[in-house]
Amino acid sequence: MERSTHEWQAADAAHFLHPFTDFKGLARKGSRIIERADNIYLWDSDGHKILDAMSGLWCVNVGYGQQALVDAATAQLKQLPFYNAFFQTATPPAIRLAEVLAEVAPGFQHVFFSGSGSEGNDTVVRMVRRYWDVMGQPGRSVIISRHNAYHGSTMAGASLGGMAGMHAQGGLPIPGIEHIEQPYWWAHGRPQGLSRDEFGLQAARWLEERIEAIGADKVAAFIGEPVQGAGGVIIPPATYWPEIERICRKHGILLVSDEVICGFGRTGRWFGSETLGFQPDLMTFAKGVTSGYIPLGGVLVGSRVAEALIERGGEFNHGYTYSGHPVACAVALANIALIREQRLVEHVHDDVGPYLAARYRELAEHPLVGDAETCGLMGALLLVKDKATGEAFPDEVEIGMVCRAHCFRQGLIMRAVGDRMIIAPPLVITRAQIDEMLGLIRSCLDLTLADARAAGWAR
Ligand code: PXG
Repeated sequence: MERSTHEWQAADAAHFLHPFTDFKGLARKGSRIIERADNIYLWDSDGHKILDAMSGLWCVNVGYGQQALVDAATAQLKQLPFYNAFFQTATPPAIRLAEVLAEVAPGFQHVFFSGSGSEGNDTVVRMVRRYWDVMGQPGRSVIISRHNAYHGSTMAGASLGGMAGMHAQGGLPIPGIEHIEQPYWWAHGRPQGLSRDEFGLQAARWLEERIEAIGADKVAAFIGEPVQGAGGVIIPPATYWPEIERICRKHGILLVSDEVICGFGRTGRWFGSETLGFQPDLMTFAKGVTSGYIPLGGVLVGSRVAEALIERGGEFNHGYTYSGHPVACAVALANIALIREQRLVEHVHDDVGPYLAARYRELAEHPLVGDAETCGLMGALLLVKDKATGEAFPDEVEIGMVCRAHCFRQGLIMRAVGDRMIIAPPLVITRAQIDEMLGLIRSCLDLTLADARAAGWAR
């Protein structure tokens, strides 16, 4: 052991400002130091083994310890660690990856690379506005997104996102971004007299109402995550996305799918838009493209936009030093090859996805669980105070945080988003490991319920 946990924590608190963190609060408490990983498990600096039901940060799709990715990075680092794609040059890994992405992404022939999902969404903003300039309709500049969306943390990414806490810091959103309500049944009080499918249609029509209020001739694009991830694994009714697509087509508006979480097998198809039933014009990706082994992101560009930019656009004044980074692209190629060889998309679609769904239905019986839903290998549990009425816990109880603390102590990483406990385990997970994960989740729910009863929050 290089240093003790305490020594790591002291150095961390002295120098490292963590993302989305109350710096002072964390310094007082001390970080958890993660030292190594294999398959779906992590080990911390005290030697505790932890089941990582979040795939790192929704990204380690092929699981930890895949030697093929390590070998690909090593070989490319030796061969050519960096070269850019700016001045009429390209590298073999970037070209090959562009080719392979066109094979796995249905209807897409072109890609623009970035270093992350946030940068990918910055590219989306630049690209859709440029598209409408080229089309002679520069007035079409407004991009519509949704409340409780997450599209990253750069100025454009955080503006597209619908997180109020993020907008409150730094003068966001930037001009020309609007938000409609999310298609979340529980947030709308489980509207009585509407089936979920009817609610899905109603939620999609909020887009049409906004387009009409703004004027379609001012709207460039609509962007959404097929399933909202960071917002709490909000799975829209099956009617939602086809209706969104119909509305976008009717008004000539570009449709952008943010596939940063849903891409690369997470929902049981290569891309979430395939599972949710729509054909986007652009798709943002990151995370799963390299399984998080190295940073890479980008935007897949469909023919409508690509043809306009290629044939009529002239120079597109946008790009990043690491657009098409050869080492990142080499790792992505190895990652995609592994997903194909191990048939991981089919594994999620035909085997572990349906198995997780069935096991989640059993969890719905638990007294704390008001709703349990999954899509592929994304899952959410809504914790409620009263199962019969669906009454929520008061905000100040922070029931999700209570449950998450139990998960940490039991050796399970699960995220809490408000009262929703969410998972997105690596795609390589087996049925036996799902049973292990579900056993841990169940005991954490029991411990949370015991706390809630002891404190008088629940019966
Ligand atoms: N779009 C989506 C849909 C995302 O989930 C981004 C864009 C931004 O990607 P980068 O690579 O710039 O981080 C994301 C990122 C969480 C959490 O707590 C989720 C993300 C990032 C950090 C935390 O759930 N998603």
